[in-house]
Amino acid sequence: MSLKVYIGGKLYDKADAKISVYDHGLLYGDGVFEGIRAYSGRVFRLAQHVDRLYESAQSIHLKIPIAREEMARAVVDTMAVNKLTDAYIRVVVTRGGGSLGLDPRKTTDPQVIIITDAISLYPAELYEHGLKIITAGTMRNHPSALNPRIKSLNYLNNIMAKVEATNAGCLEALMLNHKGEVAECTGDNIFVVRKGALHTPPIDAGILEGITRDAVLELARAAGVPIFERTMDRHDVYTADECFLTGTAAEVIPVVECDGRAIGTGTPGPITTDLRRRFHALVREER
Ligand code: PXG
Repeated sequence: MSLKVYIGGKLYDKADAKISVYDHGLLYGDGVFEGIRAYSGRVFRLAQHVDRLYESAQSIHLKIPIAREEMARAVVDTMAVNKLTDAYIRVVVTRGGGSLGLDPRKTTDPQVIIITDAISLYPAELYEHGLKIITAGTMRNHPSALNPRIKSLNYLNNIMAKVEATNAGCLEALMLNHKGEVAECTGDNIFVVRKGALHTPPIDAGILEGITRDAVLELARAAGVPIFERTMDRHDVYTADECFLTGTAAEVIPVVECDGRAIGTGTPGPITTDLRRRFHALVREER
């Protein structure tokens, strides 16, 4: 059976799931999205993802044509139709089709798209041995230009940094903000461990407020690990005892090298490993 894709309240076979080439989502990257995971038939923190989607839309002056409750239901129903229990869910809302020209008022029909598919994690050995990352020369979008808190369809900023990572033989790149401070990676938030405490850049460093980031902060708090949301520079990463990334797709993944410097012992550290274990338990237990 072919996967079904939700578009505007209807389900289409994957091959027939299409929208107009006049859609401003395609023409200008004008729209918003979410990447969500389901574990054992339960969608992890669906309400938070739906809230972030509607906040992104509000910020770009886009009115999503359905209510939050209907969106949440559509996500769960689409997963059920596809008989998926462990899935990656992509929710996309485009500005809709219209005439050429930037003006969003020239569009009429925002498209709500829900794709539920199999998940693709980083290779398993990287969770064991850790990632090597580089710092990208491409800086993270200036919050006054396009705020990184908006999960917009315009991901070229991150893609440019991802290309740098790939060219350097890495799978992720660290992005700095316009002040040269540590912001986040192209699709993941970053944490370091120093002297038993957890440090991560604050939201006003110009980052996406990751839902995995929030969950890991909660887990660390519950485990009694001190937390510092504070401005960080690359020195903090190079000299950390441990480093890891968080994201819906990546979950919690250790980083063992940045710009050629081994971090800590150059192997995944104990606090990283413990938080990874706690995160796995959480996604399977939380209702
Ligand atoms: N920062 C950025 C820039 C992201 O795009 C995260 C942090 C982590 O946020 P969550 O809420 O997922 O913990 C993201 C989200 C992909 C992909 O295909 C990556 C994300 C989302 C969807 C797809 O690599 N990262």
